[in-house]
Amino acid sequence: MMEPSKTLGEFIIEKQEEFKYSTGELSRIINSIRLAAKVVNYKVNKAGLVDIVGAAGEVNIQGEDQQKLDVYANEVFIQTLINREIACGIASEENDDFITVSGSDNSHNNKYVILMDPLDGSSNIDVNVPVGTIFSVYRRLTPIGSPVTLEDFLQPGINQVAAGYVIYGTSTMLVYTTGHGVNGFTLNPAIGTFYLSHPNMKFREDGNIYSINEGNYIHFPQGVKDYLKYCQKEEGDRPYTSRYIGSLVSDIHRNMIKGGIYIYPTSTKSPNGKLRLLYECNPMAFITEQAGGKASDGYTRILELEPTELHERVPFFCGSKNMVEKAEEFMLYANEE
Ligand code: AHM
Ligand code: MG
Repeated sequence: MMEPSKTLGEFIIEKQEEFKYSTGELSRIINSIRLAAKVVNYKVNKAGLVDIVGAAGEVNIQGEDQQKLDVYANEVFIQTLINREIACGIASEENDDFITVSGSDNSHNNKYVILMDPLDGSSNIDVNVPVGTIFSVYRRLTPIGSPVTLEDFLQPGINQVAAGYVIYGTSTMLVYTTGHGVNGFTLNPAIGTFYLSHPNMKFREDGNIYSINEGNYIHFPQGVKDYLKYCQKEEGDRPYTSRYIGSLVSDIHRNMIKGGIYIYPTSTKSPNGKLRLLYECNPMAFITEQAGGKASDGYTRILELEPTELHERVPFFCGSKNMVEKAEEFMLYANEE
């Protein structure tokens, strides 16, 4: 008979015991995210049944229509974290500014800030394609006891203490790292429990999938165009397979399991790329590196970029190490020509 798998709750407790002097704050954050993910999952799964799909009529700071479920997921995650008084600040892709969290006694004694994209890829909800939540946790830089400031959020990704995503797909999974490898947990919806299903997830060094919105080809930098031609060339293990869902979490999740590269480059249409450094690229880069992969902006390691504003966008090359390195070679070469 198969061993019953460990639950996420058991896993969190076990990991906390490995950190002798841990106060349990980080464990409580992961626990709250687990809870909020289940609530959002319930709603996302019902999206096709109830009249909740469609734009809420508000536009977020990037000028995009917010779907109703974005608003809902944003509220659920933020309220869960605020109610449990476990973070000192939260920044969300859906909010213009960061939120300062204080305790019920008006104190500011927690040490972690959380950055998140509560429902990424939400334009896919109407067509029943997987969407995801992405989160990232940092230790605050300002002294404990004082309210958080922008500086606490504008940290390079290398400072992350935890990052993860939830994928609301054919099954719902929570995948996260605290800097000691990546583990994936699948939700058993019948009993509402996440079970360890993907221990120690790893990117293959070489993959054969490339994921990019090729419809924008004409607007891509020369290095990306050249790399795409390389992917499509009949030689060795090429041509590679092209797979693009248009939902970052799903595209990265698939590539982590099967081996591949995800690219959202700059283009003449979006000169800084589309994805946000703090809410999307940093957490995905941390997970990817912890899984043995690589993430860069085409030239520089994502985790070493110094953020200058909350909603900053950067180009993103992420996935199997050798594939990302090859793409970087093309970027460099095209610039030298
Ligand atoms: P969002 O944060 O507004 O949902 O946008 C991010 C999404 C990613 O999930 C996805 O990889 C990308 O946008 C797709 O963009 P495009 O439609 O330009 O290919
Ligand atoms: Mg997003």
